[in-house]
Amino acid sequence: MDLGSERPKRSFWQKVKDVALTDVGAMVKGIDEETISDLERLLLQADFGVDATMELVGELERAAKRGSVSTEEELRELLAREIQEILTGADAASPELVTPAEGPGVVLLLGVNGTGKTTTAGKLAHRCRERGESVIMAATDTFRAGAQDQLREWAERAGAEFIGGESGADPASVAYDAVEAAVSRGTDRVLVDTAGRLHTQRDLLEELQKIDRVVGRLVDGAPHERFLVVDATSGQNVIQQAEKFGEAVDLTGLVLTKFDSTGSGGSAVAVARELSVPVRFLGTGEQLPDLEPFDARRYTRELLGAA
Ligand SMILES: Nc1nc2c(ncn2[C@@H]2O[C@H](COP(=O)(O)OP(=O)(O)OP(=O)(O)O)[C@@H](O)[C@H]2O)c(=O)[nH]1
Ligand SMILES: [Mg+2]
Repeated sequence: MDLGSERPKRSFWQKVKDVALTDVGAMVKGIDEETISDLERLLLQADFGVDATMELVGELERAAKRGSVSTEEELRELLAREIQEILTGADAASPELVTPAEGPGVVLLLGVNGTGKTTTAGKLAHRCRERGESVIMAATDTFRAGAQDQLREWAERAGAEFIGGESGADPASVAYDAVEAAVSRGTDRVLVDTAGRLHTQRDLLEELQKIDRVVGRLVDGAPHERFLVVDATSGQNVIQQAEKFGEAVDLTGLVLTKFDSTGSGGSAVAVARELSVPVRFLGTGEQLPDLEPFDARRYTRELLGAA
């Protein structure tokens, strides 16, 4: 995984070291107040968010008091362990996409406008096609002009089928049609792209709940994945957005997009901590192959730099 450039991994760890290890032996004596507030500031600037920052700094402080952190390596190991714990939460080994024993696997992509839902749908379709699965892509955004064509183009690029709706049509009915078609044709996967904006945000969330319900009536357990697509460059806003969507539907994972253009890597940690939902994929560009299954160990290694 390349977190975009060399900036995030090198500068982040470099800065942590500068703060925590400048005063030779600072760790041995225990971290002083100033060091703690500097570390806090650093983690917040790197988009870790308040809760994750407090948790990490608290752990460091306790470890320093116990005398279990006195070298650079020990500091790195402790941070890596704590960050990984936040990122993976309870289920460290989720499959790439949950696949039901019977019927199509249905994936719902949701999130505010412009985060990369449609692009991610295209990339996911590509991954599924590469594995030999048949895919239907459903364009439930009947509100924004151009949304239908945009998904149709991704479907063509990925070699997937496309099902859309007339302008102003009921989004849930488009999702219904797509899943119904998949059931009757024996299609392996349905990727449901949704709108990022409707008349109001309340409409949007209610619409998503409706899509969710309608799809569940056709196939047991569907949607099997509900991915919140968040833009990794949008910093602290990410958490607020995520909370609203998380209250509306039962999220199964996060897709963090635009990792290629973020200067800091902490947002993954912030959102995972806030929602207790694992990061499942990283978007690393604008092309079909630019999607990677999330690997917490590798992510942490890159963030903190190789030894
Ligand atoms: N660099 C980069 N750009 C991305 C990535 N994912 C999406 N984008 C870009 O982000 C912009 C918005 O992407 P869309 O897929 O249209 O976003 P959306 O969430 O479907 O937007 P709405 O349908 O308006 O809600 C496009 O210019 C994409 O090319 C990514 O991982 N990296
Ligand atoms: Mg879209």
